[in-house]
Amino acid sequence: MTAPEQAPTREQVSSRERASTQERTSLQEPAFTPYPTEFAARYRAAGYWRGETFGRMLRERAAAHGERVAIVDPAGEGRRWTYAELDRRADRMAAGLLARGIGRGDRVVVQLPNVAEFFEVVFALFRIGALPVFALPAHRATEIGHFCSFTGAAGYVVAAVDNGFDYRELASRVQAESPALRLVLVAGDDPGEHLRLSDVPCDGPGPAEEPEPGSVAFLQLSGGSTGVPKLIPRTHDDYIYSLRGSVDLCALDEDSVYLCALPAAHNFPLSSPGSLGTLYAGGRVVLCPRPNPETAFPLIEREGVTITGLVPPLALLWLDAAERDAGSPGAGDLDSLEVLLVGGAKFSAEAARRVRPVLGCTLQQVFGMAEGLVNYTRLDDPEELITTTQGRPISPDDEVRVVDDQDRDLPDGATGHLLTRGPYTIRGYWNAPGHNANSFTADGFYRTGDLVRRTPTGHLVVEGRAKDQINRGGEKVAAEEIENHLLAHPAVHDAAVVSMPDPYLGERTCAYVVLRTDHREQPPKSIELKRFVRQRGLAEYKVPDRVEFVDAFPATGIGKVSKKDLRAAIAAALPTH
Ligand code: AMP
Ligand code: DBH
Repeated sequence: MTAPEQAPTREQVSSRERASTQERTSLQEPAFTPYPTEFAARYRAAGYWRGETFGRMLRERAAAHGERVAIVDPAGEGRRWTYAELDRRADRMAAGLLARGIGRGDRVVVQLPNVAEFFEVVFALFRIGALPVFALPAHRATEIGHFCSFTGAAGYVVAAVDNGFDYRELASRVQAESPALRLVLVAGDDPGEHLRLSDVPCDGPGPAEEPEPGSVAFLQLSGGSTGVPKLIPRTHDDYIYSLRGSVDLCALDEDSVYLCALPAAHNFPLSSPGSLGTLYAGGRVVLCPRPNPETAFPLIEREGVTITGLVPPLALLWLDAAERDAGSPGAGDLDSLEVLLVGGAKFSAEAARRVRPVLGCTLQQVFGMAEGLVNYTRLDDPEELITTTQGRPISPDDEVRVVDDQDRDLPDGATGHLLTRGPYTIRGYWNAPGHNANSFTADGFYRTGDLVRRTPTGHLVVEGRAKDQINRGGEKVAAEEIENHLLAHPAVHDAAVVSMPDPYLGERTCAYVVLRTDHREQPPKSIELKRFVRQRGLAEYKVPDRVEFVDAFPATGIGKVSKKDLRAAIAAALPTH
């Protein structure tokens, strides 16, 4: 296991604050690997990086479309914020956060469900030049504690209660162990011992200066394959380019209505083209509190939703529900829906072929990663490419290599490792020099860990994965992270977590466990080990779906655990469907 790397101390951060503006661009993020100068110059010259920032983007949209609705939040009393309103709220929230000591360069962990406040807070942080750290609602004390300590976060924004879970308690627990965490803000009426988010906005002075377009705007999370999740620094320039490209390829304009059905902070619903792409285009974002058909279908009808994005298991659920409900009154009319994006995990060709006949819209497969590269099938691609490939890159300057184990380029049609470099793909994880040496080539290509093949049309087909990760219907589980938790159990001698096939999620997790000899007489039950992992404060989707006890692991030629053999063993033990 690789030891977590150190966050910059508050002293380092404040000494950076004192640096001149010139120096600040380069010194702002000691943890950030900048694009090499010649690449940055090339991306600017090509018109990809236009010196835009998120703060100004919202200001300009508010000037152009002030009275148009930007955000629809059907929860509670049902809120509809125009661009002018969102712009004003972001300013007042920025002033309030500044007054409470959140400044440029500070990190703020944002863990909110799909509510309008998400955008108010995030745009306020963008304007200040403070960095949102995009946590997911499913994360628990272990993950949030890590994000707070690793980034030295000064703030943490949560909902009071969502989906039956009390985030105020989680915040208290995390705060007790995060000395740098000065401010916990709660969206909702009852903040408990913390501060109510709605009490923060004020009419005070805004930030003294705007962040640089080339500076880091936020930290996104990696699904990862290491002991703890890695953080991904994205700049205004690079991310806004990926939005502009996505808006183009998904044909978004001011009349587009995007349903945000997945957790808003995830990179896919945030940017492919997602809610930020929709706001870039001047369209309307409808926040869906739950992604199930019962919640989503009536919203699609009522709000005239034109486009949305789903992970494969949800797309299957929608297909089944639409087929079942066809013609029945009150089921929700999906006529307005023009495009369904599906990504995050491989969508089977069989399911893909059902989208047009069942939902009456165009499928757009998207194969993306928070680290950068995003591929889309094009809306006018032949049906065969739409249903059997995961698309091709956004940018002509996305460099894609498909290589063998020795990094030698392979011809089209051969399956190999996907390496990529380009105008919106990071050159390094945040503050992680050790990991970066493994995850990037010497000349800056990101090793995606995905196994792909390229068609003669330049489309990519995802064939598998070399990274030690389980893709549970779009939710990524790093095997090593779960193995470390299992190893903390007193009865566990060794653990190896692998994927097992699942008809609904694509993959689920199976933990193979070797018990300590003194625990073999009275072995713990599977359920005890699952409970043990859960109680260590992990997101529920990371709790192993199945636990198998073995005396020893199969080994590879050089004596490493053969996960390939373990995957084959569990697949063979499962009933065939
Ligand atoms: P993350 O690094 O957490 O942002 O997850 C990105 C990873 O999700 C990719 O590297 C792929 O492994 C996987 N992924 C995303 N979209 C697709 C897709 N359409 N098909 C197959 N795998 C996908
Ligand atoms: O899985 C992902 O991370 C993902 C999927 C589709 C992504 O980051 C994206 C599109 O931008």
